[in-house]
Amino acid sequence: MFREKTTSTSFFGILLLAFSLMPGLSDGKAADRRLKTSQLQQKKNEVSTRTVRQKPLVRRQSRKMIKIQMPARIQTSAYAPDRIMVKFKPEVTIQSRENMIAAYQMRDVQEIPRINVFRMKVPEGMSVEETLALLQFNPDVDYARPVYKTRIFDIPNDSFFMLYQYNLYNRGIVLDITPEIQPQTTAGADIKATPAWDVTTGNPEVVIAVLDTGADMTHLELQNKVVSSGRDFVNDDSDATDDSFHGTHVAGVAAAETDNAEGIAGVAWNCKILPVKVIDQEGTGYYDDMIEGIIWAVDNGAKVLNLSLGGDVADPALEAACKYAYDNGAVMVAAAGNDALNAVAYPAAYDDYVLAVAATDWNDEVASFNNYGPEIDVAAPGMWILSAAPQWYVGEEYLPYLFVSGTSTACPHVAGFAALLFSFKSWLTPDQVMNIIRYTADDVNSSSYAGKDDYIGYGRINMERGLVPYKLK
Ligand SMILES: [Ca+2]
Ligand SMILES: [Ca+2]
Ligand SMILES: [Ca+2]
Repeated sequence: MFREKTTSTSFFGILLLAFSLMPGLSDGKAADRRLKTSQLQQKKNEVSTRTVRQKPLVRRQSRKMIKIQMPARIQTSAYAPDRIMVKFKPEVTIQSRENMIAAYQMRDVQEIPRINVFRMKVPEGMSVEETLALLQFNPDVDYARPVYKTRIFDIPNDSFFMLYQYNLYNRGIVLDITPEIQPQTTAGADIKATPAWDVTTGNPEVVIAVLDTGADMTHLELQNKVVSSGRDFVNDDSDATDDSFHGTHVAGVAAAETDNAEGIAGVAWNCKILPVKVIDQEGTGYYDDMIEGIIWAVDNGAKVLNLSLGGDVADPALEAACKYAYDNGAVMVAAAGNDALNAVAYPAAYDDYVLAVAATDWNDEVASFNNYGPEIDVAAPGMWILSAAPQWYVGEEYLPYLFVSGTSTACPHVAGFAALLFSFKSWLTPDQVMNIIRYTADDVNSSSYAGKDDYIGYGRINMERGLVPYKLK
């Protein structure tokens, strides 16, 4: 819900940094839930922007049906360094089998019951590869294999995950957003969420404050995720219920209820959300509420602060609040802004204390609406991101989800990543978390802007590289 700039207030207005399209469900069949947008235009008009009209944000593709496929099992090439599995041919006697094992000086030989397979340690001083190379010429051996690693393969079972969440795991599919919007995605243009989830799906003690329009705390994606009813600085009370959709959507990207067979997956499955309302129903807010919200969130235990919002003006009190968060161990993540200007919004522009996030798409291409400048740290997917929305907002005939584009939707991917890093290593400092996020990013525009640049900073975040200690190839 990006807005035109406010021009006549004595305070500096804060802008929300997303705009939305309206999806809905085609019919009541749970097995074939398709988001479509027959009432698209009406809602689009409510939230449409100059940026959208001037710059078409999606490439049109011919319409194709999406079929939900189970992911192919990823072949892992990593295997145990010291042992193998061997199957002998059925005619081989026990005596000749044991003679052979002794001749090769195999160690710790054990039979795996029922299938006539033996596992054994390779001879002292020999590698698995060398041993297998010898065995392949032995006529008594049916097969000899390395002992491959297995790992949990965290593909969440949320119904929209494989269908729409290219941002988390992009197999290269056609995104069926509307009949007119059917982008073909590029496999791998994602934040590498699935291998990162093998390392951690988040610690419930790590709290992400979402400074926004509030959150729909009754939404099934959020009802078990909010630590409290938060704080509403707009209305000065203790109920940060969303009276728009924006904060709900952002919170869902960062930490929706995941692997619950419903809706979407979040980046940080098990981390919690603290809603802080600093933006009103119309999408406007003021620096004083934002500043108070930052400090309140830190004082109430948030380790990560997501600000999918910002203003045009530097402000020393805002900078002081950001420094307060940083000095107290919290990572701030903020959206760059959607004006396509050479001017990163505040607080994103505070280099020392805040990660500034730009948006990319399903092909790892840079979104045309991004603000840019040297303060940009990283990018994350921010085009047609599917996340939660209040049921009342979308209407009863639709599912409570929306596709939204903007740096607002890119930002909470990075907040979720920061929360996973704190979950994995609670002792990290904000500086360390920020640097891990920066230095593990993929430089996806290296053909035109090698290295750090003003458009995507260090690159599109790569959670696998940030969280998986090392990988055997
Ligand atoms: Ca879910
Ligand atoms: Ca920066
Ligand atoms: Ca670059």
